[in-house]
Amino acid sequence: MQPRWQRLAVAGLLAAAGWLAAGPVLAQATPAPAQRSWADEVLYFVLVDRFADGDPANNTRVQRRNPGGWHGGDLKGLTQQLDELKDLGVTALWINPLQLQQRTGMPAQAPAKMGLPEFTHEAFHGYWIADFEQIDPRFGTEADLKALVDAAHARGIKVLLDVVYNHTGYLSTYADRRTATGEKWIRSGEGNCEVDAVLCAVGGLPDLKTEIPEIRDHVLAANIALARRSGVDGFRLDTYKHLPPEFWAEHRKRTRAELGAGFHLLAEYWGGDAANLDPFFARDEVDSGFDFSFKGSCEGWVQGRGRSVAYGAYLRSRHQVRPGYVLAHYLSSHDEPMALGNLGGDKERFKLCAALQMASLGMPVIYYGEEVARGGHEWPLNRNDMPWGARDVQPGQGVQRDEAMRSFYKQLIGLRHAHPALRRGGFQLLMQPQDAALAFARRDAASGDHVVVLANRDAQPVQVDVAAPAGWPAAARDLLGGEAVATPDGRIRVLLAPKSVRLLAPNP
Ligand SMILES: [Ca+2]
Repeated sequence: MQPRWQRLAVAGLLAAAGWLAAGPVLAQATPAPAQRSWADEVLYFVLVDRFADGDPANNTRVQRRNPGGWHGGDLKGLTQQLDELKDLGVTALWINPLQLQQRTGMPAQAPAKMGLPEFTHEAFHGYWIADFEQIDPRFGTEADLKALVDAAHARGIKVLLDVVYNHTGYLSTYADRRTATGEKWIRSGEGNCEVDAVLCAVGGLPDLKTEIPEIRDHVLAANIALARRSGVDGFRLDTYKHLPPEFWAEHRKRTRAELGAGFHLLAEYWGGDAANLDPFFARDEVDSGFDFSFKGSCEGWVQGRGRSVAYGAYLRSRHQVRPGYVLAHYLSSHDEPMALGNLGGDKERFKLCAALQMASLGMPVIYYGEEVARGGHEWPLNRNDMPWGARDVQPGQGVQRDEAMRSFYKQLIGLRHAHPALRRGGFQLLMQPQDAALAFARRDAASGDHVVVLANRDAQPVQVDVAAPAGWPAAARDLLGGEAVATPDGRIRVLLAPKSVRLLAPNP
């Protein structure tokens, strides 16, 4: 048996060859999900209702023209599109909570500048749970979930299920429920989340008194049982900061005992970054956490805010994450405006951020449709339908998709899989403080894999002239464009086109 690093390096080379040859070898080189570290995953987040409708029979009260309505997507539809995601290079899926949702919607109004009429905001997103012990039939059945997980695993794709412990939907029978000793399940009053994040009602949602063992056990048992029956590989933990450390300690203990030592836990701690997630990693409550800093930092840098060296220092600071724990970094989410919209629709600048995401430490998260330049900027349109173009898939049939963007993503993801330096390598800033272009090196000590990343945010070409990192050879090639780049006399000199990125690797 080869040492692990050698196997990884060989897999990387095979994957690279597979990528250059158009793909099939990459699939063979991908290790089985259970053997793969979460640090090596590319995670794809799907709002199930907005992705693909595989079962029109469960489309209860579907209103596709309502931006806040149910649109009919379901687990069967997602299962039917797994090859699309595998082809993109996705290795893990994150799906929204699936439990039974509150029956009726809430009146809602988009920001005035969007000019949308008042609409009914339904629970299509899955975060308004009415019963933790049932799956919502609009998403499908437990058998559908099991089929999705099995089909994903057959393709080497892991599945993370989103779970909510902190609150119920606005409307549920929990509002009337009392414990054996007569105590109400739901906290009265709304509290102030700025003063006490645990004893408050997030977004006015009914706050479960999870400090009471009977109530805590109800939600824990429901989610753990669903995970055990379906075979999902981990949980994405909603509203992490609104539950106390004692809850998460118990949660870790029980998920490990009942779902296995490798069951992955990803915390949604609002505002999380390498520094403020560390206490949770230090206590080993979770394996990973969302890095909320990546999106805004990249959006700011590509739009000319701050010096490039400061952005480079920020990227380096992300490497302070505690060894063995993972930052999950994203460009867009269902809770924030989408990156392409924040960049005014500038796809070249967006591609810079996509490339830097795939060239950075952590677990990149792709918000569904981002890879085909899905439109929709702010809520509620940041949760609109997956674009399927001419393909016969609802609800996003006929919605335009950018196949060139998808090819770019596919290439970047292929390079990330092929290069351990991009996934787990160290970070060395190569630039000088006055340099306009970003220049850094990633090197994986175990495999020796080495990549230099150069990026120009400006609308003019920029000449890069930086000292090559130690061990860098005289000849390199651009992994994105394929051309040779001479790097003699210990310098890397490259003319970067406007708003462009290069990923250089030593020429073999
Ligand atoms: Ca359906």
